[in-house]
Amino acid sequence: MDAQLLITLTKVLLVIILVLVAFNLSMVFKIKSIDPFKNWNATKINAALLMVFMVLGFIFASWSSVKWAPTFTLVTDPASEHGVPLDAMFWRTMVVCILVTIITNFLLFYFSWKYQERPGQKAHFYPHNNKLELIWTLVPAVVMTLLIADGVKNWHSIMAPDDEIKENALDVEFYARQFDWTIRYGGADQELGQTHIKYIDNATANQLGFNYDDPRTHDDIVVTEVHLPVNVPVHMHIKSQDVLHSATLAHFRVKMDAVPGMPTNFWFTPTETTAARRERLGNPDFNYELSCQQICGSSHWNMRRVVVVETEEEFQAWLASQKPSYQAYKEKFENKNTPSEPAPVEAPAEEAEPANASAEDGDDRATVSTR
Ligand SMILES: [Cu+2]
Repeated sequence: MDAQLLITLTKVLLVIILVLVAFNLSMVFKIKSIDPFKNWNATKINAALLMVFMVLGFIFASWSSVKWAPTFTLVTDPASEHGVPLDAMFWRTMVVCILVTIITNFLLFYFSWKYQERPGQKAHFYPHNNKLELIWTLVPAVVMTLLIADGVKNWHSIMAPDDEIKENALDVEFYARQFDWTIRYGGADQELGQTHIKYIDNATANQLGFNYDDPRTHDDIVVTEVHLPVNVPVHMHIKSQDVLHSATLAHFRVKMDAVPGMPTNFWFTPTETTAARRERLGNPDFNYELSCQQICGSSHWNMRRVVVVETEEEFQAWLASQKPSYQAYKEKFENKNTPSEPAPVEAPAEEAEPANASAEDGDDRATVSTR
């Protein structure tokens, strides 16, 4: 017989035996009217158990933090400019939270033990104390205000960067749909051309809904791997075609929801190339990652893309080696159809609009002009 099966059967048998022994004992106690717990002091035991629970709880919390913390991406050092002050804020908040947790939990369990019921001891009725109320209202209020002020300051510096950063930023579109990310660059003119949901046409593989009448779309580059130059500000244009997603680049401390019908933005500056980080970590397989952090359906787990941070020269060389998606479209569809009009793109757009006007109201707000 399989050894594993034998061990499992033995365990099951042991449990059955224990249950039967307990059952028999309880029957004997019942018949003979014996109370085995007659001399036990429940209050004392409960009080002692509360202290044991507290000590074990603190030990387990410390052990699990030390063991698992290094595996969290958020504990690795940030690879973006704003990540440094953001992490400092995170740890300031963390120190306050940990201190409060330790002090309040210690008092909770310690007082339960210290002030347990004892013979001859009467509970003191103490319903109100203005001074105490004032202290435990004001202290948390001041601490929370300071933490929030810290957060608001950081939020503004990240979400509303200086004009200089905005002007020099590289525009990159992060387009989410169930279940992948498509990345778009402005190409030679460095401008993202107009897109609209009404231009989406799977027959011509126009899945992002390019308006090919807008010449700015003609050099746009569509890829599935994110490439970013180091020390250059990036302006993320985040969109979703279907449901709520969340564009997350954890190493860069970037996280922003992709909302259907409402393009969102994020500015950040990568500060370490993939190669430099690999070398520093001694891990040749390390990769930065773009992921979706909003449960968005059955294949949500699969919404990942590799992010390559490289030098400006490497980035420009990579960009130059990419073929604009319009070229492929033109070669495949525009020349083969008899008239040279861009029929496949225009036709569905004009037809669909009046017919679906009411049904697509929500979608129409996705007027996804990025500029
Ligand atoms: Cu998603």
